[in-house]
Amino acid sequence: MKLSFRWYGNDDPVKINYIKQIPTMESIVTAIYDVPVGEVWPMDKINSLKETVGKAGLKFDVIESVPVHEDIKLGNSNRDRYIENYKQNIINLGKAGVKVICYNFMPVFDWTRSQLDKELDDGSTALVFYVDQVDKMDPLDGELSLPGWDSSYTKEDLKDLFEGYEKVGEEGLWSNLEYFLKEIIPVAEANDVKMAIHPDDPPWPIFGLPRIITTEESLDRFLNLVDSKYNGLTFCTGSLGSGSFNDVPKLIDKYAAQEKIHFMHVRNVKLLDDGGFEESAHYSSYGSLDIVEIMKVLHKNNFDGYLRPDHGRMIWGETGRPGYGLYDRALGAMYVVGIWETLEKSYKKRGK
Ligand SMILES: [Mn+2]
Repeated sequence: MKLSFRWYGNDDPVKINYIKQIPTMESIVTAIYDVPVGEVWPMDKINSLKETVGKAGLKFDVIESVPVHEDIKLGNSNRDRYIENYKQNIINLGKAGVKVICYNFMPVFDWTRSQLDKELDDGSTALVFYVDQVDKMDPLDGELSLPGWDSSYTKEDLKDLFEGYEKVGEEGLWSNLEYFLKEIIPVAEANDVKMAIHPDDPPWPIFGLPRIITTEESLDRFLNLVDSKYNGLTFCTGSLGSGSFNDVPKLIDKYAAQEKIHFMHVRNVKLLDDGGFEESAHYSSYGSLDIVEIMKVLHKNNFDGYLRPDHGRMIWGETGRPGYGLYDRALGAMYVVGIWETLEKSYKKRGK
C-alpha cells in the first residue's frame, strides 16, 4: 500500500509541506486545473507541478483526474479530437513518471450532494445526500446552484446536455465508453500508465442522467470491455458504499485478486433509511462501512497500489474546500495506516 493525499495545487489552502508531515505519506494526488477540459496539458506545466511535489519530498505519480470531455461521453462527431488530446495527456504524464490516472465517466456532474457543510452532533461538518432535498432540485430551472456543479454551464448548455444524454441513454453511454477505452488503453499500455476509472458518486442515476459504473455487474462489464491490466479501477469505498446493494469488502476482495484496483479511496459513509447518506469519520462504527474489513481484504490480496483517505469532515475550525481539509483526512490516513501496520505485524508473526 502506498499512502497518498489529494492536493489541489498552489491554490489549495492545505500546504503541501503539511501533507508531508503526515507519517508514511509518499505521494501527492493532483492535477493541472487551469487547462480547459479536453485540451492537452502542456509539458512545462506538468513538469513544474512535478517539481513542486518533488521539492516537498513527495512523489508525483497519481493524477486525479484527467477529465473526459462531454463530447466523448456523448459520442459526438468531434469526439476523436478530444480522444487524441486525451492520448497526448497520457503520453505527457507518462513522460513525467505518472503511474496512475484516475478519471470518471459521469455525465455532466462529477458528484452530487445536497449540502456540503451539514453540522454533525460533535460540531464538525460533513457532506450529505438527503433524498428529500435532492428530490426537490431541478437542475434546469436556471436558479439552482448546487454543490459540486460546474457553474460555468449556462441554463441553455445544461438543457442541451440533458437532451443529449436522454438520446444516448445507458446503453449509448456504455458504447461510448467502450469506444474511448479501445482508443486509450493501448496508449496507456505503451506508456506504462494505469487507467483507473472512478465509480459514479452516488451509484445511481441522478436527475434522469444515466450512470453506469455503479454495481458489481457494471464493474464486471467495464473490466471486460478491454481486458488489460491498464484498464482498472479507482475503488472508492464511499461512492460504491453509498448504495446498500454493494458489498464493499466482497467487491474489493474480488477486484484486488484480479489486480484491477490501482487506486483506493477510503472513507466511510453512514447510510440513512431512505437511501440517502452522510459522510462520516473514517472509524468503522461512525459509518456503515467496516474499514478494518476493507483493509484486511486489501492486505490479504497483497495490495501494493495507491491509497488515499478520501473526503474528511471539517474539524477543529478548519475552513477550506469541503471534504478536503487537512485535519480529518490526516486522521483518516493514520487510522488506515494503523490498521495496515497491525495487519503487517500479525501476518509476519504467523510466519506466513
Ligand atoms: Mn472517491
